Amino acid sequence: MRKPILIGNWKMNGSLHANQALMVRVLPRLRMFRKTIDLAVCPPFPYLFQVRDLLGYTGIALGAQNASSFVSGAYTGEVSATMLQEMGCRYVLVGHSERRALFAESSLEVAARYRSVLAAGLTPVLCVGETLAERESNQTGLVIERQLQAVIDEVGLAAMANGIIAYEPVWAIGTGKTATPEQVSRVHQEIRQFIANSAPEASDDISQQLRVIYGGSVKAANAFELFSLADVDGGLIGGASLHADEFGTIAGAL
Ligand code: G2H
Repeated sequence: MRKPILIGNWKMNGSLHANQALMVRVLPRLRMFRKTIDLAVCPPFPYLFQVRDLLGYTGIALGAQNASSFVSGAYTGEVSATMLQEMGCRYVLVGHSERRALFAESSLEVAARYRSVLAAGLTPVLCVGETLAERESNQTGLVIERQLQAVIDEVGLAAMANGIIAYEPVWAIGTGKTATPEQVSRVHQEIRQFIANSAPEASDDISQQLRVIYGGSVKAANAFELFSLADVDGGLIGGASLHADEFGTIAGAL
């Protein structure tokens, strides 16, 4: 039985004041769910310390939005996974489509970052998904398989068992468009099947253990339908995680 997980991705939003106000409002709404689902928030790097303190002993975990593939050294602007581990992070997003599209992170680069997150003892949340053009040209399966394969090649399938995969169709991110339940179901099943087929001798356990969550314009109004799908183990929530009522209702849908 896979424990559902809900992760808030604040993206490049927030301020010391706004973070405090959000946490004061959202934490009481989340507390009641912490036994039945895993919960995490991923603020921008400069606020990790602040949010770690605000989370305190609530049982809600801290996450980061990216990590370097390097451990330390002359890599201006990068933040290593070991630094994130030291800051109290438990989860790290890897390969978010905004990183892939806007900051030219290739699947190889994403795989290297995934490896460094694992090496620091943190849980990587690998984001995969297709663009609208790729969906319309029937490339969805192929694109996602390539994104997964790059990580399998880098760390091996067994090392992915404790990670999380987030399916985020690029065309549904921050656009208000949500994939239909049929579209989400199909891709989630395909991801699990691809993992199962990747190493038939050992992978059935891995494919059943692996959590596959959905992200892309999830909000209170569509969360119940999306989270009722058999292969959806939770959500990666962007815009709606910045609103206490919305995020609380979404948690209640899991
Ligand atoms: C997808 C998602 C969170 P939003 O990027 O990662 O954002 O919910 O705003 O579409």
